[in-house]
Amino acid sequence: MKKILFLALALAGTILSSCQKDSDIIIEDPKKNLIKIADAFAIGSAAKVELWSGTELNTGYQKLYISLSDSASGKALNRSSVQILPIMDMDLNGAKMSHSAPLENPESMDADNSLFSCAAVFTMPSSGESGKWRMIVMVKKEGQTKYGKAEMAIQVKQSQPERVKTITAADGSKLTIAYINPASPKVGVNDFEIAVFKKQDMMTFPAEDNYSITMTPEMPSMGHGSPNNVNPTLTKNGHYKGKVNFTMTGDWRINLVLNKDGKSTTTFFDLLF
Ligand SMILES: [Cu+2]
Repeated sequence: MKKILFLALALAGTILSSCQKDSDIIIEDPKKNLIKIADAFAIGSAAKVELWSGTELNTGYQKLYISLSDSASGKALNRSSVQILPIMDMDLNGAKMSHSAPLENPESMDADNSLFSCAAVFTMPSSGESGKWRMIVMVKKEGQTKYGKAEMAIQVKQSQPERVKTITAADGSKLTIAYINPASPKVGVNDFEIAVFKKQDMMTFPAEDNYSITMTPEMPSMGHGSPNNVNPTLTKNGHYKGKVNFTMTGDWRINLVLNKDGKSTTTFFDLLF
């Protein structure tokens, strides 16, 4: 009898420990490949806010991730309404002004693997006292009626080559055009993606869905282009996707013509690989 009990316990022990091992393997830290940019408490909603990203912050389209925890218990908050607002405070020889930038809020109240994903298009780099970025994150936990506000200072570096263009369109509107893909260009056909936003005022940059875009890659140093490109077309929220074909490594310029209401606006992005 004792022997059977012992065997049963040993068996149960084996099952328990093997289960634990399995869960160790399955659960992967969702922040494993991310960098913590900043954190702050959301005043008024008793939440700690952490801002994460795949890279240090650079000018251009920057994917961001927010993780929330209860500031009392430390427990992760996986269901909350989250909104971001990047703000740059500028001081140009005593003349002070602030502006925001194009942004994409989390699409759902539910965190994906404990992270709320969002994005900002940083239109200029941080520069000492004359240009300082901060990120405001508004949090409303499930059951709360008001948003709490977290604010954190962030540093934004100049992307090299430039990954964002602010241009005046043919109809007079100010556009922000962000290069998204290919992030790591290779010889051959690459997925191509840009996002287009319109400046409504200093704080509001809605997605621009009404352009038809022509894309022509060229190698300026050699005077040739490439075949088999596919013009980017609207997917959603101002994002346009197509295909770009690089026939060799080197310096490429991607020429873009944005067409709307019979008027054309041109811009380009350079890359070297
Ligand atoms: Cu600025």
